[in-house]
Amino acid sequence: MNPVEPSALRVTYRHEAVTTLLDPPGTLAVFGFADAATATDPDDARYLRVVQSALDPAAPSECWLTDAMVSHGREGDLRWSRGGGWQFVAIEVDECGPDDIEAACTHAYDRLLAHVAASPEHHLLRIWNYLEAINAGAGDSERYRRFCDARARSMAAHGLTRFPAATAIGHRGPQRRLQVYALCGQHDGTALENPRQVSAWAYPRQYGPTAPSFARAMLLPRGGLAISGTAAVIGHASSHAGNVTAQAGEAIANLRALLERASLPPFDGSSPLKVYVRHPEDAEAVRGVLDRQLGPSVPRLLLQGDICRSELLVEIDGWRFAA
Ligand code: 3EB
Repeated sequence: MNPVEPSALRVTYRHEAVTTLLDPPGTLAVFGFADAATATDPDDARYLRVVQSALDPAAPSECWLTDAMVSHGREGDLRWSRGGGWQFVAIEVDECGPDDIEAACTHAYDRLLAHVAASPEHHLLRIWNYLEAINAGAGDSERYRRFCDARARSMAAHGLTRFPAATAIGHRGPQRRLQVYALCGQHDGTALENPRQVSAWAYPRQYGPTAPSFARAMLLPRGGLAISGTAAVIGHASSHAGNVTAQAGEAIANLRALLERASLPPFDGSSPLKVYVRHPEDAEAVRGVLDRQLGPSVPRLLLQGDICRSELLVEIDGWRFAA
């Protein structure tokens, strides 16, 4: 089978009704957030209500749009949509016992990776992981560290040798709910690392027995950059403990270093960013840093999110498309 030329993919934040956003035949996915005003969620495999709460009043929805015909469906607890060489795939799992994050992660990754491997769009480019109580548990029993362990084992079992770009963020929504969703492609991307940061998979032992399996960013097949969760990590160390303003500035410096590494122009209206803030009361301070450093043209969406190291207060992920 000859892979089709991938069509363009665009990600935007939109204020239209979810049903309006789902209407175009090229809509690959639409995301709402925990407390969005939508009365009822549409019964459409392309719609996912993310567990994180938006910190902006009247928050927009996130919309993934291609210029190809999109088809979609469900298989048990997994849903997918595909078109133009792209695939959106999502799975939601509840931990079956108290504190059984490993089993939930293993189930989610085994299902998702098996589905992806059997599809025309079998390159895993970008993945998001939202887990409850991410920082609960001491030392190596911390839930994030156990998640990293189960994720790495599932990826290895499925023969993945290169990691996608990723986000792993905690939520305070439904107890024990794990949400994992991904963007896959018929063509491979090119993973990028950040010259200011040690690659996550090479983190030293002090951060856990299994280093996190992700690339800092992924250059997409038709251009565009998918950027992983980026925090105030320099080298492998967290910086500016306790100072959310300085952490936000450092995260932006890391984002800029990635763009430079990719020879891409600075952030603008075509580079939507998602900003996870641990303490909702820090949202104003973070908005101030974003305004000063990025200006008003860069689309941004603030969510409550718990970052995987308890000293980190803010993390930013996003996209950089051509203008
Ligand atoms: C860091 O730089 C911050 O485990 O998938 C960022 C993005 C982080 C993805 C993941 C973790 C992950 O280590 C944390």
